Amino acid sequence: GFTLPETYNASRLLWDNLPRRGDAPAVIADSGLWTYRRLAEEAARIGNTLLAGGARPGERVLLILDDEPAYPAAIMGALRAGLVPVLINTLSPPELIRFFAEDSDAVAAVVSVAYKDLVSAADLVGTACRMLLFAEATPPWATAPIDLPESQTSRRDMAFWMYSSGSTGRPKGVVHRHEDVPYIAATYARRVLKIGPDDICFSIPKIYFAYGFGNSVAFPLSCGAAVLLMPGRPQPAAVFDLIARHKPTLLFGLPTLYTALARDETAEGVDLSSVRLCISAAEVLSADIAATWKRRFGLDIVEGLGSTEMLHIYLSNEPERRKSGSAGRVVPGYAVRLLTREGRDAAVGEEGVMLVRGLSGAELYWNRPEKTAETMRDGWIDTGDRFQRDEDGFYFFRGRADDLVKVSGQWVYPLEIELLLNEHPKVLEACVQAVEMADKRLTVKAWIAPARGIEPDLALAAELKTYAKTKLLPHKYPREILFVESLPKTGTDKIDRQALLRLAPS
Ligand code: 3SK
Repeated sequence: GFTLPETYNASRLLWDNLPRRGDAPAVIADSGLWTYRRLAEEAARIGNTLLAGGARPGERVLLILDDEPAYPAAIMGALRAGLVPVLINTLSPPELIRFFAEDSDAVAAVVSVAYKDLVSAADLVGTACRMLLFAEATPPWATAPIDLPESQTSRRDMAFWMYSSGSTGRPKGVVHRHEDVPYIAATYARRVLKIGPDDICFSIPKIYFAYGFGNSVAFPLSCGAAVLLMPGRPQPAAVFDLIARHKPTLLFGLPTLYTALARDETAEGVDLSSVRLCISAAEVLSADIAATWKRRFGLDIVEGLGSTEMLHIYLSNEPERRKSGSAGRVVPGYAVRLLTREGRDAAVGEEGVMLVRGLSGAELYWNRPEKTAETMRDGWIDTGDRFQRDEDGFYFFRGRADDLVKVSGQWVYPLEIELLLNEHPKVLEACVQAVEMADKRLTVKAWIAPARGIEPDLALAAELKTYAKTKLLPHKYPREILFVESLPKTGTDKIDRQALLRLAPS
């Protein structure tokens, strides 16, 4: 069972390591290694500096940080001080940074040196955010005290936020509580991944993404493990080099990243033997990429699915029990329902919209009562995703609830075509979406990045259309194909579907 005292602060995940593991490695980076003791000292310094600068418990602090040792320190220091860190996507344009400052009423920001210009372009003058702490070589907290008493928060107090941006509308502040952090570690990290003190976690997805926050902060700290941090964009050669030098045991990625790594020319002869488990989430992993990865590196990829609202993964395959193309089974500690259009629970094999519940689920979007009521009902979170469950309890993603489109009078799920095209040997990556034509009818369009050395010509387009018609049904094929060099990615490395819709046909 999962139990916590009523008075609980999530910074204990770090401080609880000190009596036995003070000298053990906590953070590994090219800039150096921090032990648990050093991490706690830096965290205390940041918390003390924020308090000394006038921040009061419950107030928000923007974290605009790259994946560097100061990041877990800033999260833990702010939590321990009773402040509420807000983890910001560092690829946000200046206007969005200003929006985050205004929406959260943040009183301070801790910022990587690399984002100084971004913050000055955001022009925070006139917002409540008057304290800017830059994580420089000698940071402004360098001489602050290394003791910071734990704020007497309740386990259910607001602890930290992340912003969730749907495809439309402004981003919503997802509010998480202190108890949510140990919960994701007690469930997915311990029960599925079985992380222990000898593990070194390496997450290519960044800490500002809920997936990265669990992988790089909550999981290693709560299991006494170490985290390997890599700032900057994950170029394949740099990722392989870091793995070879620091020997992580767990590699967390997304399908787009596994695709880029598996097909990169520098992958020839790289040594991933330190890695005991590869994990993928956020999007469906094609069987083709999983097979290429296995062929190249001899490693299986364990697929799961989570959300910012649930904080981490609630459906997962297990290292010993996997089904290709499936998001896996329900992680112990979570419950899932599939609701049919008629509002009843779907039977095995029947499709339904997925609702999920579990203690780490957020209960509100900040200042957005309507969105909250739409998504969070009676303890359940409506994912808006359609799934099917098989007789063994494995869940298969079937698209968004509103994804079904009628093309030439027949129903089509673009995702089904996308998954198929991804399997084609001449395709590096595919994205399929419904688009509106001038006469308002819908058509299905595919954006294709061809595999290396493949000519993007009319013959290839015709071959791919025939392939879809014959493998699926005659009416399920992309009416238009647009070849691109590579598919654009969002700040969380998912395919940027909106950006593709804005591309003019070539
Ligand atoms: O998208 C996902 O699958 C995911 C997984 C873990 C945490 C957060 C997210 C969004």
